Amino acid sequence: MSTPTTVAPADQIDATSVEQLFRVALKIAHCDERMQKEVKAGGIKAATYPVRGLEGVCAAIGLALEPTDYLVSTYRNLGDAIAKGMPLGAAIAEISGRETGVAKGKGGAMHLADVAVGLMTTTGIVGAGLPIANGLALASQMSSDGRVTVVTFGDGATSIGAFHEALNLAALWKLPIVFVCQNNGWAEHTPVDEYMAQTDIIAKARSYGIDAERVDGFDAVATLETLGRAVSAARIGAGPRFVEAMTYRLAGHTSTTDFSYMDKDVLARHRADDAVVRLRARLAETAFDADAAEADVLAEIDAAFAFAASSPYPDQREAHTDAYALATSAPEARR
Ligand SMILES: Cc1ncc(C[n+]2csc(CCOP(=O)(O)OP(=O)(O)O)c2C)c(N)n1
Ligand SMILES: [Mg+2]
Repeated sequence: MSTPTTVAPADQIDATSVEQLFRVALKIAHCDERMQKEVKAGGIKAATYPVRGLEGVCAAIGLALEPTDYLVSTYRNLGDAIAKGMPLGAAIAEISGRETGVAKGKGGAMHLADVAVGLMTTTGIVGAGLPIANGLALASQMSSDGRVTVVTFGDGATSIGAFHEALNLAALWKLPIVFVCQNNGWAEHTPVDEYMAQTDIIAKARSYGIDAERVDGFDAVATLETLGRAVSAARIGAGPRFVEAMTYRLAGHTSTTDFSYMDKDVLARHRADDAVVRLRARLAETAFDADAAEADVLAEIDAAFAFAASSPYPDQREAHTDAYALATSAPEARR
């Protein structure tokens, strides 16, 4: 662990929130490292996408939202799922395809969803989450349920048609939604400046009349402040907000792909200055026992992976159960 380069002023955020950010970010980082190890070793057979580098942003989203608010995420979803409160054992079991998973093992890594905690869906189609999230936000607007929807997506998604369609409608209809771009500098194996003509991502949001802010995603406290403002605005009916969190992908695109094309010095610099490192440094100035918190987190992760590994796979006869909606009436009767 090295000295952080920047530590944001904690004017708005109380000490308990900083501790909570640390616990969640640390849990995400350790869980992700463990997942990458298990997948590489073949113990867990799933396509997983490392979230190392995003943990401060995920933790901030979890804290900025109420438990009843909605979150829509992508295939790079483990951090978002943990931050939104998905039970860890059931999350790892789902990724491992076990019947004790949040979707009885039938959704898997790419479709982690748990309506009970408001993680409404995650998708492998780049950009596809945004229109779905608009639908959730529209339902909240129509029913005045007071919920805010957050949708996360990568830098690459901002070049997708669905991104622009979603921003346009959200702005037009003043939907209670916060768009959170998790800019990790890469889309698969291509850096942002080699595939994007307009790299000023918040300019894309502003072109639709949406208030947009850019924040250092490795600074979880600043990210929480920024997201807190955005969520409050969306909740009081001020329309959509957009946050671009600047991070860096600290691993390969997937858990198993080669990433030797990434500059090792740049990676090392970011790893030494990530969200967990900075939160730990901030907490070192307080009475908080970070080592005890880390021991708790590691024990919880061990238990979650053990629970998943000891759970059975779903019975073959269950393949179609819960997979299709039952027709409730004949087509004639619906007219
Ligand atoms: C519509 C669509 N096009 C292409 C792909 C293939 N693909 C999977 S991940 C990815 C990169 C997306 O980059 P970004 O949005 O920055 O997300 P990140 O993986 O960096 O989190 C691509 C192109 C896809 N899944 N969906
Ligand atoms: Mg990216």
